[in-house]
Amino acid sequence: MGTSRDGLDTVSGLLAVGAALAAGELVAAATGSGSSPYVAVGSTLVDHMPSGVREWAIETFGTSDKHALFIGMGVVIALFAAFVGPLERRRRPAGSVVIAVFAIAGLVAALGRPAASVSYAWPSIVAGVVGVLVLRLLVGLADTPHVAGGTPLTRRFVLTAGAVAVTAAAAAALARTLLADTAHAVAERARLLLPTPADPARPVPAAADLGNLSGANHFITDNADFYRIDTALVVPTLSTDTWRLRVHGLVEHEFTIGWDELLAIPMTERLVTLTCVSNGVGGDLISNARWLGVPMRELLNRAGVRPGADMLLSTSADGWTAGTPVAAIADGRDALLAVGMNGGPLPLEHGYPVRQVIPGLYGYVSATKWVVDWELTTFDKATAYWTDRGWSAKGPIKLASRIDRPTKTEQDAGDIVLAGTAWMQHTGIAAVQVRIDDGPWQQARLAADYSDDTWRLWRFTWPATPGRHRVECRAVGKDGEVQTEKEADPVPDGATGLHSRSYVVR
Ligand SMILES: Nc1nc2c(c(=O)[nH]1)N[C@H]1C(S)=C(S)[C@@H](COP(=O)(O)O)O[C@H]1N2
Ligand SMILES: [Mo]
Repeated sequence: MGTSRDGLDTVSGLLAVGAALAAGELVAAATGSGSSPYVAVGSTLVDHMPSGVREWAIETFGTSDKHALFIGMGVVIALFAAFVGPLERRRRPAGSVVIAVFAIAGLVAALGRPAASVSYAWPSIVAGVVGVLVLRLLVGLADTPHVAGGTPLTRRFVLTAGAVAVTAAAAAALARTLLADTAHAVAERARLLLPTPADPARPVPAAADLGNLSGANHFITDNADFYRIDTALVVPTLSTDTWRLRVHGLVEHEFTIGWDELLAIPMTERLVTLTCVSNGVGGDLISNARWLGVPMRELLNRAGVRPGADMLLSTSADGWTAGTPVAAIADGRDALLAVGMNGGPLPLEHGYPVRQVIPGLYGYVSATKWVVDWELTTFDKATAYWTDRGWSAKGPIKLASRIDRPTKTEQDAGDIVLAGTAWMQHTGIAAVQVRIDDGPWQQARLAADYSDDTWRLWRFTWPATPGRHRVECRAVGKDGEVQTEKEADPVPDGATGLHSRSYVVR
């Protein structure tokens, strides 16, 4: 009796840990392969491996040294897993605690990865919860006394254990395919060489930034800091081998273009500031990057847009859509079908391998990532993803400004350097003004004007006196528009109102 019970408990432990690992991998397919507890612990071991051990591993296993590490980890985990079931039955909840400790180790390793974000915690948390639940369920089933007339104990156990095993195997297989696609796209992107621009961006003068003023926004946003907004639960992993853009609808000549043909077109490089319509007053859903791509208007010319077609309906590989006014693409602005961002290929989460960037329009009507389809149509006939959900069909950028520093509420009396940014892409910023405690509007000092398609940084030296103070800023566009203080929500076509910060000066 004791031995057969131990056997059941051993199986319970192995299944619980297997289900936990599978769940962790599946969640990691969404949060990034580096966030998997298994991969994160493995990578941490690799990073901290004494060089002697590393050399021994490379000598012994050659290029399969990583596989050897993962197999070794698997063996160690399986040995522990074999004990958690019997442990859980004898000293409840000691088995669950062992699983939780493993999950916490995964969590610590994942959060310690160089690319980690808060979402890196999820795979380990889900793995831990699944592991403990499955362990308790199976050990509990093995413990339930035989109920007369009920399902015989062993049959119920076998059915449940079988269901757990099948589900875990399916989850692991799904995670594997998803993660394999990511690995392929990551490797392909790393090898990719983009052409040098035929029409390069103007160099950025140092004066477009605010020097090393601490806490001030930078003129160009690093890829890692660039805001990200999309509906993709799992980042699409396209390949340049299979990427195609189909151009059809109200055109003279339908065509489909592939990667090599796209790269053969002379490339334009521009700095363009991208903003999300959901950005609230003072929000950070705005970033600026150097984009490399093909002018969208060239592809429209090639297709021959028929009279009457006023909308370009673009669709991403995952079925998201944007409706862009054809006029905004044809009017000469630098609307790009972009393949590069800040000197390299697009990052996967920013649309690899091809996305749109159009100055002067919010992202939801212009910036389709992972774009694969263009249909020329009309605003009368077609709607897009967010317009079907209550947002406006047209989304021109609104004049806005933001105070970025100082962020600390408590300040010492004396000169305080305020700094921030202002934007109205494709119109440009003529002035930024600052107001203290409802006093008069005063001119801020502007950083160098790079272009009308990019944001403009500003600073203002405020001789602060003790007390509570409220600081506001507003921008003036090159068209003479003065930023309104009237407050509007982001829905349906972008927020308005003035950004303010309050300080306690001592
Ligand atoms: N495929 C796809 N493209 C998309 C979106 C999306 O949900 N799916 N979101 C859009 C929105 S609302 C914005 S603001 C920008 C953000 O681009 P980024 O994530 O590169 O900053 O992408 C746009 N392109
Ligand atoms: Mo957006």
